[in-house]
Amino acid sequence: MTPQTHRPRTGSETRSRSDRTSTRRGMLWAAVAGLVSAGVLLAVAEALAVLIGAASTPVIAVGGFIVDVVPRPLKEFAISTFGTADKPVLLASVAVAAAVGAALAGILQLRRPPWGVVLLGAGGAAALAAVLTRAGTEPAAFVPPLVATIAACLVLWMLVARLRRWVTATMPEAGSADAPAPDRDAALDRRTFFVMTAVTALAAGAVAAGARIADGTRASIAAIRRALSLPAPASTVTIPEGADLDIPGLSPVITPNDEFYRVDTALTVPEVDPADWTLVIDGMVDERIELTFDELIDRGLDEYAITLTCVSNEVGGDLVGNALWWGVPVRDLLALAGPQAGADMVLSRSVDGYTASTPLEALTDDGLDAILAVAMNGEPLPLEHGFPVRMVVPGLYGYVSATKWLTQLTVTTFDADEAYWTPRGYAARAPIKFSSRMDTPTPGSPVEAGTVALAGVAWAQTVGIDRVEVSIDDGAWQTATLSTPINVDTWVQWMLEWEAEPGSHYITVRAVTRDGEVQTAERAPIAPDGSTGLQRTLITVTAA
Ligand SMILES: Nc1nc2c(c(=O)[nH]1)N[C@H]1C(S)=C(S)[C@@H](COP(=O)(O)O)O[C@H]1N2
Ligand SMILES: [Mo]
Repeated sequence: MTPQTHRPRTGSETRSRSDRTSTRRGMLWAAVAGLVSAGVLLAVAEALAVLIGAASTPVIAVGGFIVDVVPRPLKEFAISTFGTADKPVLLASVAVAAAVGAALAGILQLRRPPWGVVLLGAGGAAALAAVLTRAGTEPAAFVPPLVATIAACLVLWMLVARLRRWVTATMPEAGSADAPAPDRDAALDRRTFFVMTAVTALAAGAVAAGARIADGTRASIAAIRRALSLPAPASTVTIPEGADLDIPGLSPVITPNDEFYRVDTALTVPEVDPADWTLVIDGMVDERIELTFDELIDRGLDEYAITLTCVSNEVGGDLVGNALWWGVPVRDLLALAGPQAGADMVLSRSVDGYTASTPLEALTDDGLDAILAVAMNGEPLPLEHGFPVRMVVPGLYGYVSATKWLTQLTVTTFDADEAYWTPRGYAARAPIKFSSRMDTPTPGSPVEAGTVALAGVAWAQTVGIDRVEVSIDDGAWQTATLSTPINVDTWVQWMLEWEAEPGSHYITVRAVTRDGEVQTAERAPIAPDGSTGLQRTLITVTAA
């Protein structure tokens, strides 16, 4: 035993306990100083970004960077766990990580100066790197995060210097070796620290709020979209009698815009003003072409019905939707540029840097309605569905064809270029695998015994559905009633009346195409080029 343990309780021990409280309080306020400094960083970056009209604020840029680098399994986990909330969850995680880092920087600056300032600076540098690696960054994009980081480091350094004076005034050991004598006026130092911290926090809040307001008063793209009136299409799609079976719980044959699935890598919806929009067609072409939005729609719009499908759609999933699109055939636009011999791919590019690889022949084929769409179900494309212009190609999964916020078509080869998802575990070429789904009833809602309408949708874009078959409890395949198809590029609805008896029943559904192909029971995962298998639904039937 050391002598110290037997030392009687003294005033010095009492003080050391209050020192510990004071150390803890010092650390707490250091963490607050760190958070306030990070707030300064965000506020200044946001304000400067608005001033120079840059798109990327640090949190969005870091989030976008993470979206691009996270490995596919993690992304699939995020999408399957959080669904469409995956983006808010990601942004919230970035914010929480940044807050923890900022608090640590504050504490570090108090205990081990200048490492807190170094940590904050490193965080700012990471945000700067993320901003600079975003596609479509303006040349001046480095200014906001750089200036903001310097400002934040200065603030942290100043705040913690004051805090240290207060803490060392009450507890010399906590400070650095050259701490002032403990007889300093602790109350005054405390007040200085609080006033500086509060003023800085308020100023950062005011700057951030001002930036928001300034940003909001700029003509919003949503308002521009609302004010946009498109010329009526020269031809419209005739929806045949019987195209919609109109059964409760069954997906309508035309998916309303606000129910249409959304899949993209964009953390904030790109804002593209049609007045500034241009389409460049370049690469292996005789002549580079540049088109404005007016020039595009002046070519004349036609209406097309095309069912879009995502490669990430599991069998039975809902990442598929059918809409009426107004657009211009891609083949006519490519013809203006004149694709050269040897080219076999068109790399379409979004304003946010996203790219898709589409076989050239899918875009030049006279029998295939590959279009640049400007309207969806009779109104300008919703912002999240690619306003003002997107591509839509029947029969190809969205990731290899349906580029939203389109701005460039580069005629090239599969050998020379690859698209966004290609190095991330997905095939460069990906025709849609035909499939079928039951919409009603669902496993979650038991049905009463008696006549029950089983109903769903089936799609085989470019080929068409011949029939849909249903098997109950693994019994014989029964042919369902089909809705009248709009065309071969759209899904059809199916319906089968079933005399349901109480108990649990398995319902399996499969489609047969007009080519006579039967939907396979063999399961394939969504990567690398789309799922296969049959949807088998367990339905509970209660006694009537
Ligand atoms: N710019 C851009 N376009 C994109 C994507 C994207 O991430 N960015 N995702 C594609 C994918 S994977 C699909 S399935 C479709 C989905 O279109 P939607 O969101 O309008 O349903 O858009 C395609 N176009
Ligand atoms: Mo997709």
